[in-house]
Amino acid sequence: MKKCIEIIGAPTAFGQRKLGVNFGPDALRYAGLIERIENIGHEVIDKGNVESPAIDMKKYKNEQKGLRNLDEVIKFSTNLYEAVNETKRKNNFPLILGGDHSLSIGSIAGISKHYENLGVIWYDAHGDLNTLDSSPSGNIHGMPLRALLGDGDENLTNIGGYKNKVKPENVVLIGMRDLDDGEKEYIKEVGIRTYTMADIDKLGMSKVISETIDYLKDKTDGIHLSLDVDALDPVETPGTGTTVPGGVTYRESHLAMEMLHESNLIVSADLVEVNPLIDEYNKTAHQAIGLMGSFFGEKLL
Ligand code: Z70
Ligand code: MN
Ligand code: MN
Ligand code: MN
Repeated sequence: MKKCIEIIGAPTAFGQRKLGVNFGPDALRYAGLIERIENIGHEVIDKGNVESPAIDMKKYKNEQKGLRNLDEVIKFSTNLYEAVNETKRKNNFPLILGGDHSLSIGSIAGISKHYENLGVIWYDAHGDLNTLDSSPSGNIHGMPLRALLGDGDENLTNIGGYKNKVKPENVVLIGMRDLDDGEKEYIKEVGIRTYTMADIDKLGMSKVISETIDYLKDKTDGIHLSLDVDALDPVETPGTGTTVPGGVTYRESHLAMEMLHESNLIVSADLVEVNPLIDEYNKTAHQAIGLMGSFFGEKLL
């Protein structure tokens, strides 16, 4: 089925400390993302990049107490929320290009408004379920999913003018291998469906995705994919700020994307943490584009 996909560039680096992830959207465009999706037969509208507060390098590089770059993250999230909300109002498919993962606070705020029970698949090495208290870093890219679930700084939990964008029973974590202690406790406390790397090894990606779809399909009215490229093994996607060895392979990820496409349940996606400044010739953007091919229904034969 032909879709109208709106590309929304989210050039933020405020959720962590490595400059360059703000160039992720353009790295993906330069590597040919739009042509790749158009060639499948979809219509693509590139909305360009969302406006971002300026980066004050002195402040950015220095140690900061509390939530790093909070004001900038709030402003950016609000701008992104508005852009994504507009795309959903037109009934188009938002594909948000990051940018660090803090952007999901704004993107999912713009999406969940349009659903009673949005499902979220968080494909990542990390849970991004910290609050300031449990965070080892103060980096907001380690907190977006928790903010969407309703916990954390009120400015972040209330982007878009409402709270609790996602319910814990509508979330599935895939690729987990670097969870902080507080995140592990939280996952058990509220019972979030989680597939660690050990689970993926044991079950195989095919079973992981078919279980995920079965788990979400009846209780949700749309599913958002939040794809952090650090879910993949650093051999495949080296250009990202917090690599963790032992990740998902490129081929397993293709399978996951193909199965999600076939499910016909996905209504929006984030593609985040592509950092071309710490990459090998933009490899990570190219790998991510390959995955987007499968995600939007490219056929091998
Ligand atoms: C760690 C923290 C993180 C993404 C790294 C890392 C979080 N748990 N998130 N890369 N996308 O600082 O909270
Ligand atoms: Mn992440
Ligand atoms: Mn909702
Ligand atoms: Mn991550």
